[in-house]
Amino acid sequence: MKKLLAAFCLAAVVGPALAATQTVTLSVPGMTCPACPITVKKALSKVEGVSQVDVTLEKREAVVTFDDTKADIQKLTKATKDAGYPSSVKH
Ligand SMILES: [Cu+2]
Repeated sequence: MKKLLAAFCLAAVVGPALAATQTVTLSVPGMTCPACPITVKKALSKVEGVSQVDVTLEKREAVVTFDDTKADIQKLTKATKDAGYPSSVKH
């Protein structure tokens, strides 16, 4: 049982590295009230390959972690735009 758990943990560590996980910060200037981040988060979470979304209303930004074999920045910005919040990559 312990051996199985160790193998699982190892897979969890190695897995994301092989899947080319990327994190990008999107600027979402259209967010104005506490309900906005919920909509933006929902839209981004629906994009295939997205594993984590952290939206901050104060900073007007969304930090998105995604598998770049399934998703790309264009898909992410399109998702927020379709939800009513155009976004761009923050440099
Ligand atoms: Cu709002």
